[in-house]
Amino acid sequence: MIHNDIHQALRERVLTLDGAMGTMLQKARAEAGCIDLLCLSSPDTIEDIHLQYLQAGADIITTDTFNANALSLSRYGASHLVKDICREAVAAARRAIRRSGRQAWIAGDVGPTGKSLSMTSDDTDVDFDTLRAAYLEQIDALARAGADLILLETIFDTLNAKAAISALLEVRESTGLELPLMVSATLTESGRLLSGQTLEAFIVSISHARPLSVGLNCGFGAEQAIEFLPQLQHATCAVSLHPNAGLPDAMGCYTSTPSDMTAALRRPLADGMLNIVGGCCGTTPAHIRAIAAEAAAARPRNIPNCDPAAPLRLAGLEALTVAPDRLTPVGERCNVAGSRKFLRLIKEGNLNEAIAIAAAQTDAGARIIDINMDDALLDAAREMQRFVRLASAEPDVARVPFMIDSSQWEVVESTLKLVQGKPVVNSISLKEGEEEMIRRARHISSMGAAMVVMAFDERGQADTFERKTEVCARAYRLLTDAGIAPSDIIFDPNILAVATGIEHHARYGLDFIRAARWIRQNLPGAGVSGGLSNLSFSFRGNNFVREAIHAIFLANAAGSSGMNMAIVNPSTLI
Ligand code: THG
Repeated sequence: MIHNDIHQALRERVLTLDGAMGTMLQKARAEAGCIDLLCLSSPDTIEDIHLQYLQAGADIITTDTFNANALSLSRYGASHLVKDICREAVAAARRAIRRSGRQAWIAGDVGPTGKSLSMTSDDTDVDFDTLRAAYLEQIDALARAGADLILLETIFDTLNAKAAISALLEVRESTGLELPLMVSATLTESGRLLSGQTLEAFIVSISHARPLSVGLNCGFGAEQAIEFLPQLQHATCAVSLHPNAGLPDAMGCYTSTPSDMTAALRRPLADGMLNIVGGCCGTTPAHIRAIAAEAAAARPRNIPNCDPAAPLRLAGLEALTVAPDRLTPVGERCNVAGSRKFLRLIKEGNLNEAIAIAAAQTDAGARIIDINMDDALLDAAREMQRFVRLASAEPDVARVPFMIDSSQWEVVESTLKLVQGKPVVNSISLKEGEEEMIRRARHISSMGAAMVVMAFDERGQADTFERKTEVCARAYRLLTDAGIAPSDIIFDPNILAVATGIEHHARYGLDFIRAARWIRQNLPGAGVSGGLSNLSFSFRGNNFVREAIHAIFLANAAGSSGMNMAIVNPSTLI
């Protein structure tokens, strides 16, 4: 079937998404249990419901596959049926479209699974790899069955969504399909995801999927949902909304009528705040008919183009914009190699005090926390896991993005699977050659992280202005050619110790400052960072002198001079 391009359609009009499958099946008095199984046992019922929504005016219909993943189906002893359900679900949707004579898109529906990666406390629960494998099987089956796009919905934990996105990126790669992605979160009454993120932080954390749309579904009905629409307006993709038909009453029935819902949606539609609108729990073809009529009269939201000069955005529970012309301090103290106290606490297993060090740094002004567990006597991956999990549960710390600092790639890889926000990996370089750097950079991107790129190549650490700029320029070209966003690249042209007694170390400070400026002028979009305390290693023990050196260095290197991030002890910044 030849489609209009959905990207094109979204610029011309507000598209209508269908309503709930479950509500309709309860009406059809289907037996309680997993309604996704009806794709196999009663496909005509599913096809008929799709047809009703199409006749009501739906432009996008969602497959009956919300729970069609191995984890959710295991409750029904049906884990082996994922592929069959997905195939038949898409087929039923396709038949309904044909019968309707309308043109519509099929969204392969992917629910959150009952599991949460961010809110588990023990290791026996589901892990990232298990969840990713379940999503991979489902998304692959939906794509191969012919779904036009994937709808990842009812997201209450961004780490789950990141596992799904990682799987989706693999399916895009292996099938060669564009497979557009709609992402839709569910907020609690506080306006955050259940996993604690703000809506803005959520959008930043899934941006690497380059979604077709971001939006909200389920929740407390249209009236509450539209209060959050202003926060979605900055999105550089379409905006969707498919709320519940109000709140369920004591009998579990949803109480908003079609006209209640359209009354709530009229204003945001007229104001051009939406691109896709539909219904979730409790909605019926009558609701969708009313919503489609409203959508037809509406002005579609203007979808802003992606700004190539946009600054780097990171996220913990909250979003952080890394300004290009101001210094963003990164706290250095959660580093076993850079703090005897932190090393002792980790060795003693005193996690509470270790977390208190992180909290003290955010208090003192750190906007990102660097975490490093590289020590010969520690299992760095395990210590990272324990620390990052605990830090993620401590609101004062989890608020800010993390910087995963390790020279061991395995430690980076395993830690990325624990972080729901958009962190920074510290670091990659050309040390092991071009291919390895690109492979790692692509992996980091696919896991929704930015990266520090050290000025280090096959010949070693760059220590002069010429070497620093040459290595960074080569890395920049390779990474951007590989599809890495320039703003996700943070160069570190090596702050090396001065005043060591060795003559040629005298220029180290100056060469960093010159290189930082050169990078900012010649490698557009990339940031510059450095480990400030390295500079004054020769004055260890004399903090007064060290702090003075740091202050003078920053005055010459930071902000509009070039360096916009620095790993520092925030409590001693003058
Ligand atoms: N670039 C990047 N990452 C980095 C560095 C860098 N990570 C590690 C390091 N360098 C930055 N972090 C620190 C942390 C502490 C110190 C220096 C750099 C430090 N510590 C004191 C000392 O050793 O004298 C305090 C010791 C203590 O309290 O026990 O100087 O350059 N990308």
